[in-house]
Amino acid sequence: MNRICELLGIKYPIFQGGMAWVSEANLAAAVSNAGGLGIISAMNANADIVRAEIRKCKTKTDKIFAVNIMLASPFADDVAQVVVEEGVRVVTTGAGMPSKYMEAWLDAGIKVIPVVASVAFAVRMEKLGACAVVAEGGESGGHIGEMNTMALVPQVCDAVNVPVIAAGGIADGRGFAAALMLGAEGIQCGTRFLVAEECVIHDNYKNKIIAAHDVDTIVTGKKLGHPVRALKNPFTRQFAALEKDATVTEQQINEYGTGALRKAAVEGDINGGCFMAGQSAGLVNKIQSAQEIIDDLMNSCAARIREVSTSNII
Ligand code: TUI
Repeated sequence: MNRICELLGIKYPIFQGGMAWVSEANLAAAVSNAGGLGIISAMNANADIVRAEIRKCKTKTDKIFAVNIMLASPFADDVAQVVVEEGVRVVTTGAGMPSKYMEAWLDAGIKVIPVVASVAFAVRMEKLGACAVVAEGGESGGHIGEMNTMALVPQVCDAVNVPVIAAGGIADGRGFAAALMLGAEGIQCGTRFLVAEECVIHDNYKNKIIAAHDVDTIVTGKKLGHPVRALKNPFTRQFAALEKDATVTEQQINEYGTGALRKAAVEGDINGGCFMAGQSAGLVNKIQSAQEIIDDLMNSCAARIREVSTSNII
């Protein structure tokens, strides 16, 4: 039990990251049923789709779950309203500033937990009423900031009074224990939950995560102002080549990338898909249920802490 567990009424301080085309009702409900916080991704979906997903999740769990709102979505305004109407209890945000929605969410009694990639952003979010923040380092998959987890998390912990959840590069009990040492009170994992049995993505995606080694991810999109980490494959290699080519416009690069995550998650398109994943993919080597993943994270974290505290290092 700690501040995160008390705040949300969850058993374990483990969040499943909101991942577009990945984190739908099935996975979120399984994680919440296993004692963590399941999160539905609103991604670029419209209000009707997100509403249906929330209602589906409620049929699969009576536990608390969250909705992640990707602020760069063209439907962010509509989805921000849907979470209020549907009585969602926790909202996490990504890829931008949720400032303009904060008042309405807080008035509705929603707990708001923004994902932040810098200290300044964390401080601003606390002032606006965030009840916690996820400090996400650049080891993460998907859209990332400049900082890495090891340096970001303690600096965010020093700067805010609300509890901090660490994200980025954490996929096992050692990473969990390290996050606690850095001052975090919980963790958010994305990549590890990609291979959960309850995760509905194409088997090709899961197999690529399981096969991945430490150096198998690449960051593309820096030129466009939104760096994204994904597994190296023909798609990301071509994307990187287009970014280097001075004759290719940003619009052309954007067009090349459109729909690539869907191709990966839904079609399992090995060559044309964008398989977003974090650097921890090299740590993820088997398919397990959400319950097994959460139990393993908790047990191996406790074992690691015991090992270190009874060793003669300190
Ligand atoms: O949002 C994420 N991860 C994501 S979103 C996504 S979909 C997407 N794809 C391409 C471009 C944009 C979105 C795939 N993965 N994680 C949380 C996160 N938020 N990471 C970094 C940030 C972030 C970055 C800049 C938050 C705020 C920010 O700017 C604040 C400002 O100053 O405006």
